[in-house]
Amino acid sequence: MLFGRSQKNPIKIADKAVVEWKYTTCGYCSTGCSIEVGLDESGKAVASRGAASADVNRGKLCLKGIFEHELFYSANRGSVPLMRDKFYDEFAEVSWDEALDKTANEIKRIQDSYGRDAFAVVSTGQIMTEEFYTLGKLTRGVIGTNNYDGNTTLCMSSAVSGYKRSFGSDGPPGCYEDFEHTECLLAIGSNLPEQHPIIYWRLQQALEKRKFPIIVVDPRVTMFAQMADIHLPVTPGTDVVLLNSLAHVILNEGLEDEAYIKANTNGYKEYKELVDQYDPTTAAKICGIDEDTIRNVARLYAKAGSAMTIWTMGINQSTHGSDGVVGINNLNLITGNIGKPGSTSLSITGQCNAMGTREWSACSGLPGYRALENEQDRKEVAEFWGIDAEFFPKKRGLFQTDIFPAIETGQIKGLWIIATNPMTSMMNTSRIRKIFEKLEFLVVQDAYADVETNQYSHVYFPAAIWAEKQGCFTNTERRVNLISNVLPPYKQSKPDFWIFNQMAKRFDNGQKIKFPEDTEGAFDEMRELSKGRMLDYSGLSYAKLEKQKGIQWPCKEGEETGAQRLYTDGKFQHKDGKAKLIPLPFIDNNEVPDDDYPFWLNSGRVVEHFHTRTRTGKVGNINKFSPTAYMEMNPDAAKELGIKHSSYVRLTSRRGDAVVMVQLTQRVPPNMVFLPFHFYDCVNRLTLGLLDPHSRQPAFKHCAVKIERVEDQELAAVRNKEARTY
Ligand SMILES: Nc1nc2c(c(=O)[nH]1)N[C@H]1C(S)=C(S)[C@@H](COP(=O)(O)OP(=O)(O)OC[C@H]3O[C@@H](n4cnc5c(=O)[nH]c(N)nc54)[C@H](O)[C@@H]3O)O[C@H]1N2
Ligand SMILES: Nc1nc2c(c(=O)[nH]1)N[C@H]1C(S)=C(S)[C@@H](COP(=O)(O)OP(=O)(O)OC[C@H]3O[C@@H](n4cnc5c(=O)[nH]c(N)nc54)[C@H](O)[C@@H]3O)O[C@H]1N2
Ligand code: SF4
Ligand SMILES: [Mo]
Repeated sequence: MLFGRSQKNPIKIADKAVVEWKYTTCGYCSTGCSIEVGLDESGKAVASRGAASADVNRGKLCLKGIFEHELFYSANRGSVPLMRDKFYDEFAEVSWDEALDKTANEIKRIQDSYGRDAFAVVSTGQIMTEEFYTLGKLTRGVIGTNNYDGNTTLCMSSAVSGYKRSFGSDGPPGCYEDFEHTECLLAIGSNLPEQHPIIYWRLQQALEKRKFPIIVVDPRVTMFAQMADIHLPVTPGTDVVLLNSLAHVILNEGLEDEAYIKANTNGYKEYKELVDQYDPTTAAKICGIDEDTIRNVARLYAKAGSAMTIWTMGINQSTHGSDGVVGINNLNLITGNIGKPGSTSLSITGQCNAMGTREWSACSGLPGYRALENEQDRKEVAEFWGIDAEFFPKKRGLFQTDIFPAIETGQIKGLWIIATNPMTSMMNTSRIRKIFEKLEFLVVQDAYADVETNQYSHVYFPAAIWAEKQGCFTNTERRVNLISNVLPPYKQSKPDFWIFNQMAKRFDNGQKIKFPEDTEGAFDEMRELSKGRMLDYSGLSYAKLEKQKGIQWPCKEGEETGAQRLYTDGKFQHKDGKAKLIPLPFIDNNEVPDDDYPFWLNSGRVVEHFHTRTRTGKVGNINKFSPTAYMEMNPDAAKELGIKHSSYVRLTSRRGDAVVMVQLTQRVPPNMVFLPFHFYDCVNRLTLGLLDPHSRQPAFKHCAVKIERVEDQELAAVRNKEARTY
């Protein structure tokens, strides 16, 4: 007789008839999962699976990766270049030559009439490293504008700034393998299970082998907070106070690593003086965490032996973003927790190639972590490219968040937007709308023609996407991985690399500088330019990257593979080789709730969507989880206002209003609402986005709103639907 399973129908997995699997890397988040895309006999992409032997994901993918092959066939891809005289005219389809000529002529016209910097370029963290390097060459070496930046200012610039201030250079020093060694994990303002599901899976794997304490700092009870041993629901925007107070306890109870501080850091005295002001009793009143918990966490962290901190947007997107990062670095320096297994200060990056732009795009300086302010760096790059070093500016120009106000005041007249959608992702979008209307010329280069920013363009360049191209991404742990062109570009769309090369040909300097025909040629230049530096690519090659399924930099010429950690010898990138302990006075400059606007407005992400939904909004199996704009609201607060679950409400801030559906949940405290920012004409109509003084990153997560019940629910439903693009 047959028992159990064998009697039942076996589970059937639909036969996708894959005849070939092609290697590539995921194009959504910075985890950097290796993917294989399955093609059927007709060459159609029909499946995605995690590459089993890849160290990052070990065969796993999150739901975005599993459906990524569907992107090749998603709706509203840009198929042909478009052009029009006024942004409110109809677009006409044109040839690539017409679109490129028009753009080159407009750039020259604007630069001739108003000066070189009157034309600005805003890019992304989502194209390939070779494309970033080529765009940097084009912008810095050919077009010659200093107003060149990327959406990483909305995302990573606080981490970059904080790393530079503490360690003398950008570059996250740790890796995922640190979870295997750490004795204590502090996670600040990061919702890892939803935003980096496979990094979280790596953490879970480590915890299955060996228990160590997890401390999560987040004003919401996120999935991560729910699994933590200790959850610190910090008052929004006050993490610096908490960090100062943790240091206060450590230094005043003699729990610091004195030998490490003496050997490897500067600035102890001034730092200690400042930290002395943040005793837990005083700090508790500001950061909302009681004094005993502060003491317990400080002792746990300092006595762990090896402890590590990870953080994401809860730290970076704040008026104290850069200080928050420095505060984390301070904590790890005084406890000697840098550069050792399980001991690190690891910024979890955001976009698939946010690291690649930091390394090679020359947005904030020159390629390979070089600075415009450094004469030697300017000379090296100018010689390598074969141009006069005097062509480079001597200090960096405006950040993205200052470029838009400079359009408002008329200093900037033309703009090229590449793979970012500020019409949805910038704060206070009604102001952004007004700013776009002022531009004499806007060119938008995006894989999707329906991207909202395209409403204001004069020229549209249809770009190829993800695995229609070849090149590299760098992930959170400095791992460079290969994307191979699984399929050719959609219709007439072109790789960003090709577009930059074609544009270069239309300028005088572009004739002088060499622009390699393929991305591997650009990669060779990067290897050459990085030789002997901290950011060393010279030991990498495409073949090696595919074979090892990603390699971490530095990887020096002749080395078989890369290094897992930076600063293992305690030598830092400041001139004297030491790290800096930096005092961080706290200034309370946020917009905070008051009688008129009594709720904190917090915003961020959910697992199923990516950013402005140009991609995930079009994948049915993903979009179905949250097809409409909504917010998390505490049931007690809702009861007081007579608001019901699943009803529509009107949110108003000092900037604007939005209508959203309510999801009642205890994840948020009674004085806060949380909105996923993925929806057009929604949360960023409300946000203020005060800027961090060092990084110019906006405080997307902190402003004040009021909430009103909407009487006419049917009308609200219509309005909510109208605000959706898909
Ligand atoms: N599914 C998915 N994954 C993604 C993305 C996506 O769009 N979708 N985007 C990628 C990108 S570009 C990025 S940058 C990352 C972002 O990844 P995360 O930063 O992890 O995600 P967020 O939801 O933006 O914010 C994280 C948390 O910060 C908390 N927070 C708000 N204010 C404060 C505060 O004052 N202090 C502290 N300590 N915490 C606070 C919020 O409550 C929220 O839970 O995700 C990447 N991964
Ligand atoms: N309120 C609020 N606002 C936020 C945030 C928040 O937490 N709250 N987070 C901020 C953060 S961290 C980030 S990173 C930004 C993200 O904001 P955006 O950068 O504006 O978001 P995306 O939707 O990822 O835009 C990327 C665009 O590139 C296109 N694209 C994809 N691949 C390619 C390609 O290969 N080539 C080209 N040319 N185009 C391509 C996509 O179609 C998409 O339109 O939003 C920021 N805004
Ligand atoms: S965790 Fe990130 S990199 Fe990995 S499959 Fe998901 S979205 Fe892609
Ligand atoms: Mo981001």
